[in-house]
Amino acid sequence: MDYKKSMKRCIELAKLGEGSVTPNPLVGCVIYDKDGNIISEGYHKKYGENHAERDALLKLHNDEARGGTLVVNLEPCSHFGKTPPCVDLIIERGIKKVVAGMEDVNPIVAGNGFKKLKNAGIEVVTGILEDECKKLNEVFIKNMKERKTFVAIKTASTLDGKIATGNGSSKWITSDIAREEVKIIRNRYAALLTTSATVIADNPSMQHKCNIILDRNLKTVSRYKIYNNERVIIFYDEALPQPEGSAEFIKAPLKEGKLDLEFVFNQLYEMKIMSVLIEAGGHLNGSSLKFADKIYHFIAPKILGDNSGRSCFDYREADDINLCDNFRIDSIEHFGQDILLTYYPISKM
Ligand code: AOF
Ligand code: ZN
Repeated sequence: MDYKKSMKRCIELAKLGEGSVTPNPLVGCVIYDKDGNIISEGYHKKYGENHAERDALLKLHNDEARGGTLVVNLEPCSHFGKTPPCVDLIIERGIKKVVAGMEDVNPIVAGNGFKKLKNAGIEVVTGILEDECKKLNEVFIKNMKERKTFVAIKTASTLDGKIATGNGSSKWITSDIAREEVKIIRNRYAALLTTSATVIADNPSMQHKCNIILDRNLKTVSRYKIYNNERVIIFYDEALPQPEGSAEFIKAPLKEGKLDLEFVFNQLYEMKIMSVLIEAGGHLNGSSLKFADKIYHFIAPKILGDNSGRSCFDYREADDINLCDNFRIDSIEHFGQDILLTYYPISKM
């Protein structure tokens, strides 16, 4: 049996739950019978619904999986939560071997699932494609380990790192096909975050189930397209009076004359918004960098050359090359003529 191949399939299945399972992890599961034939697949589809293992096992008759192998990207759970423990069902159905990608970082599971399986005489193999499994659930891991919201930034620039000309004109640096990918990326996050400056300059629709606007002086108004979305949250200067309107308004303190980002991100975690994708201009990108866990950077094969043009990370006057912030490039993908670089701050690795 090719464990890596089945784990890849688990990851693929798990991704079908993107956008629907937060704050839970993405989990997929493949079941083999005692002769090594795949007899079932499943995944965690929606928060509060069956876990991947249960989804896959319940598609089978009582005895069908007896003597078989269950492959799953995360340690099976051992607790009573929204559903009963997966390990109990695995034991009950007579599975002989469990192959997992990683131990669960949820402290109420953390090793207990494996322990219970082993105590029941089930062979446990773990750590298969562990890095891929951890990447799949990087949001869940940060939430559980640090009790913080995962922060990602998406930007699109020219080859010379510009997102707009000096006078602010910026529409569509990248091609249609790159913009299709942006929709897929957005779906991975519980909310999108932008600024009043971007809303006013570009009037983007930024379709999403949760849109957050940093609007210190309450300059945006409901006629902007972004307000047509399901849920709109506005952070504004705590010194201003509470405004009226259908959006959720949240007061925030200022830091150096701007809304305090640390407060904002902490507040999002309190609100159970477990991940956020920032799509804004160079200033917010720059000041968010120290909170960022991941960056999606599209680059179009264009040079603007405008030395008053706006940089995609605009946050300081650095006159010493040693001041660079360092990143690790995780992947390079092509979208038509454009590329997408995905990178992580090195300090976070
Ligand atoms: C999932 N899906 O497929 C697996 C999970 O809130 P509950 O009761 O659904 O429990 C969520 C916890 O269960 C989660 O934090 C993780 O530790 C464990 N495993 N969760 O949502 C799954 N296998
Ligand atoms: Zn479970």
